[in-house]
Amino acid sequence: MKTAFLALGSNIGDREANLRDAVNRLESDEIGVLRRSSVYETAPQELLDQPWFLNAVVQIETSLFPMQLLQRVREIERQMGRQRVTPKGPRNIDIDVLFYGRSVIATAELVVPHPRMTQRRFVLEPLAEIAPDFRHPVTGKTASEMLAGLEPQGTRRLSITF
Ligand code: PH2
Ligand code: MG
Ligand code: MG
Repeated sequence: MKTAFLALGSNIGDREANLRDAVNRLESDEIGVLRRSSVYETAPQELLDQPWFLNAVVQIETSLFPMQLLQRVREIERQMGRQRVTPKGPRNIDIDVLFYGRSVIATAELVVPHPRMTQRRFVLEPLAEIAPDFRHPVTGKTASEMLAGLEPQGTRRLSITF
């Protein structure tokens, strides 16, 4: 069994229900959800002209290998009707693999640790909530340390669980 962290995001439809639906679909014989962060409401980053997101991070344990895990999260996105219209644009559900144990993977299909997470409060805030001392396998920085260096980006923690 490996521990992995996944980032969830939604900015179309019933965002909270979408996060809950995704985490319920993750739970399976091969994936156990160990911890869930709070839900965060976050201003869109990178592609700015789109609705605000709800974001969260979950820690899982899994018997799947990295590519199998990627296929599983893609399948869940597809089952939930995700349309890939605009890159970085609006989506009812996005599930990204942040870390897979302490593995460093760089293939055409999958890059882990997730390359943009170190700049994104919408990932680091929920990550630091559930795993403040988890170290990035390349930089050696903990989630809290990565967060400390970042400017405000329009994020607030909601008092809802999912
Ligand atoms: N995802 C993106 C681009 N921008 N902004 C926020 N706040 N949350 C996201 O999940 C997000 C984003 C592409 O994956
Ligand atoms: Mg994403
Ligand atoms: Mg994605």
